[in-house]
This record gives sequence, structure tokens and C-alpha cells, in this order.
Amino acid sequence: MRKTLWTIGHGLLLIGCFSEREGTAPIEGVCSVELGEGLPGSTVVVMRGFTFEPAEVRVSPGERITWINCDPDAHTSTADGGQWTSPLLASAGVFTATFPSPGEFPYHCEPHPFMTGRVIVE
Ligand SMILES: [Cu+2]
Repeated sequence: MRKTLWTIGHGLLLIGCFSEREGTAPIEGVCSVELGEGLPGSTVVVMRGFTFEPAEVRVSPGERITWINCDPDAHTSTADGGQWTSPLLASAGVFTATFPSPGEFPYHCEPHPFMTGRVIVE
């Protein structure tokens, strides 16, 4: 899977997920969200199909990660160790967290504990 981000007009971000198996790259899913305060410059993780995409992200200390819910179901981004938690994000909900210190931070979705991801700050 390859994820492509477009910034469109006044603060709209479209996220499309494409299959690389076919040259025509059919669009499998697209969602649009308002660009919030924290989003520009963030690393983006998409909640889609009851997974975090990408499941593992690496950022430098002080950088931001923004989760965007592209599913019709509500999700959270909740650190296993309690370092952060988002509110329950409805479809197209957005949550940004800043990661000041190095470390490895596994996280999950509260309503769907099988949804897991990992943030590596180095
Ligand atoms: Cu979930």
C-alpha cells in the first residue's frame, strides 16, 4: 500500500490509499479532514480498516504525530503506558500529539484493543 497526501484549497487534506498491484492505481478509499492547528508538519497516521497505517512510525524528539480516522467507526490513539490518549475520534476526527523525549511507545485503540501501533522517538 502506498499512501498519498494532497493538500487542497483552504485547509482540506485528502488521504487516498492506493493499491500498487495494478498500474492504474485504483482508489480504495479517500477521506477528507479539516487541517487543524497541529497537522501541518506532523507525521500522519491513518486509522483505516481497523488498523493504524503505518503501524510503526519514527519521529525525532519534539516532532508531532497526527492521527486521522478514515473509518466510519470511532477510534482512539491510546499509549499502552499512559503517555497520551486521544478522545474517541469519530469518522474524520483528528488528534495530534507531540513527542518530546526518545523512547518506544506502543499504543492501541481503546474500543478495539486488537488495533495496535508503535511510535519510536529517536
Ligand atoms: Cu478502534
